[in-house]
Formats: sequence, structure tokens, C-alpha cells
Amino acid sequence: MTSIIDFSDEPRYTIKAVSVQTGIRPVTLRAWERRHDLLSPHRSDNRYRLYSERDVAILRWIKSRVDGGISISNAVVELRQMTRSGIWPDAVPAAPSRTLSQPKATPETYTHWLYDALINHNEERASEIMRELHASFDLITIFIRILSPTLIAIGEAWYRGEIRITTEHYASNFLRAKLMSLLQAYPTRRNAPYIQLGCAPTEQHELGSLMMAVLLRSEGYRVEYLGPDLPIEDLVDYASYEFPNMIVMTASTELSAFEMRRLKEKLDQLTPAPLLAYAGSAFDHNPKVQSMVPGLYLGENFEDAIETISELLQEKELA
Ligand code: B12
Repeated sequence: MTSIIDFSDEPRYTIKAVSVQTGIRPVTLRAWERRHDLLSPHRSDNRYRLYSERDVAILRWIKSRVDGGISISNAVVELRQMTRSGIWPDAVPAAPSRTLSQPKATPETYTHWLYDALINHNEERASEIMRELHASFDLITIFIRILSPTLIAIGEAWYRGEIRITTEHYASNFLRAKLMSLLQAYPTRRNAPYIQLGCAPTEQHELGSLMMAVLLRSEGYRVEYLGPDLPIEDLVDYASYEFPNMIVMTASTELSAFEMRRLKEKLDQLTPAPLLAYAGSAFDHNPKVQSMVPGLYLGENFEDAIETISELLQEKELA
């Protein structure tokens, strides 16, 4: 038997990859980390958690104890007592699960390939790349390390006059369609906490919001994606009979963010009032815009935002 201490402690896996390997949902992983001080995964440069082989082995061991009927707090105490006296438990063999296949290339190389396929309007190749990405990487890696840099490179090429606006539109519409079909591939859970997402009035940049909608659905939430340029009155009216638990709005310009300054006041008149949160580049690194719009700013990191949303919804449930 291999002991858990024999596994590498080099940071490697994102939370999604660990979730696939262990069968523990990301929300639960974060809750165990927060409430029981179970692990402190390394944080990458962009603040995403990275877990080691040893972390995965620890989680498998803890899960086997919990599955066996022991409470999570007792399992953690048990592990701590053992490790304190220098004994590490034997590793629990991995249960068969959906494993991601070995990627053909790094996320950076895939970014180049996708950029080339899109600026050459090569839809077949771009679709093939998307299929490979889904087979080999978790959603956070695909969104943050491949799709976002591809979009930024396209925006810069357009800004420098190297590609036409038609090409930029073609590329963002291609990615929008892929994100929509990903969103629709997840089941809609009627009984899970209900989150509506969309973009501020005049706002057309919707891909960040759409990515977040996919991530939240993959976490098991009931998610409705409402699209770009939402009129505030209509949004409030819709919320008044749909009763979402939370509304998440995005804005990339001060102007569109400013359009939302009365939204919280209006939503607070509903019973029950939904939670309101914001994100998007208008707020990122701009405290003036953050303070101008009442509501909670989620930050620019998708993983942290998911955690904040999970905490807020739990608090709301307890209230
Ligand atoms: C695609 C695109 C468009 C598309 C959008 C299509 C669509 N369906 O979304 C279209 C063609 C509509 C468009 C229009 C315009 N665009 Co444009 N666009 C882009 C481009 C190429 C990519 C944007 C994108 O989707 N990025 C991917 C997302 C994921 O990244 P992000 O938005 O930066 O978000 C980050 C964070 O804010 C956060 N985040 C975002 N959303 C959310 C949500 C949650 C919940 C959380 C937690 C986090 C989060 O995550 C991201 C990663 O950190 C950028 C280039 C660039 N450098 O970004 C230009 C860019 C943003 N656009 C720009 C401009 C100027 C415009 C126009 C004004 C052009 C014009 N003259 O008409 C219009 C504005 C329209 C409007 N009123 O909104 C400028 C903005 C400059 C500035 N800082 O003011 C950019 C930077 C291009 C450039 N180099 O000049 N655009």
C-alpha cells in the first residue's frame, strides 16, 4: 500500500479537475477547506487554487471516511491526530470516474491554434479544437487560460487594424454559440438555488457573464442566462414574479455600470428581495465604480466569485 505522504505535493490540479477525480463537488471542497481548515491549496498567479497529488489522496481518504458514516469534522480530527504523530494513512484507491484525456498541447498552444482557426474563419478546425479542449481540460482552464486570451488577442488584432470587425464578430459569435450549447448541455435543476445572470443596459460584452452562467450550472445551480443590454425596469418586473434568489449583472463600461445604480433599491422593494451582485471590467480595479453601484462586487476571479455566491446563498437560506 502507498502512504499518502508518498504522493507529490507539487501544485498541479484545478478545483474542477480535483472534483472530477474525487467525486467531491467544488462547493463541498471549498466548504471543507473553509470550515474545517482541511487543505490550503497553492494559489496560482491569477489566484486559482492548485491542488497536488497528495491533496487529492487526502481528499479521497477523507471522502472514504465520510462515506463510511463518520462526520467530516471527526474525519479531519482523525487525520490530524495521525499526521501529528507522524503516521500518514494508506492511500484509498481511486474510484473509476470520468478522467480527462492527456491534452495534445498546453493551454497557450491551444490559444494560438484557436486564434488562427478563428481569424481564418475555419469553423471546422475551431470546432475540433473546442472538442479537444472539453476532452482534456476543466472549464476554468478553458475559459481563463484559452478562450479569454484568444478573445483578447482578437481584440488587439482588431485594434491594430490587422483583422476586420467582421472577423472579430465571427469569432465572438462562434464562441458565444459554443458557450450557449455548453450551458444547455447541463440539466436545469428546478429545486436548486435560482440565479439569473445578464448584462447591464447598453452592455454588449456578454461572454464573461455567459462563462459564469456555464460554471454556475456545472456547480448544480438553477441558472437562467438573460443576455446583453437588459432594461432595468423589465429585469425588476421579471424578478417580481420569478423570485430568483440572486441576480448577477455585468458591465464593462462606467456608462453601463452607472445605468444600474438604482437597481438594488428597486429589487429591495420585492418580497423576498433577491441578492444582487456585479462583475465585469467596469468594476475591476475601479473602486469609484464599485462604490457608485449599490450591491456586491464579485471580483474578477470566477472561482472566488463562485465561492462568494455559494456563501451568500447559504447565509440567505439560514436567514
Ligand atoms: C468580443 C468583443 C466585443 C463584442 C462582444 C460580443 C459578445 N457577444 O460578448 C462586440 C462586437 C459586441 C463588442 C462591442 C464593443 N466593444 Co468590444 N471587445 C470584445 C473583445 C474582443 C473580447 C471581450 C471578451 O468577451 N472578453 C472575454 C471576457 C471573459 O473577458 P472580460 O470581459 O475582460 O472579463 C474579465 C473580467 O471582467 C471577468 N468577468 C467578466 N464577466 C464576468 C462575470 C462574472 C460573474 C465574474 C465573476 C467575472 C467576470 O472575467 C474576465 C477575465 O478576467 C474585447 C477585447 C479585450 N481586450 O477584452 C473588446 C473590447 C472590450 N471592446 C472594446 C470596445 C471599444 C467596444 C465597442 C465600444 C466598439 C465600438 N466602437 O462599437 C463596443 C461596445 C458595445 C457595448 N455597448 O457594449 C474595447 C474596450 C476598451 C475600453 N477599455 O473601453 C476592447 C478592450 C477592444 C479594444 N482593444 O479596444 N466587443
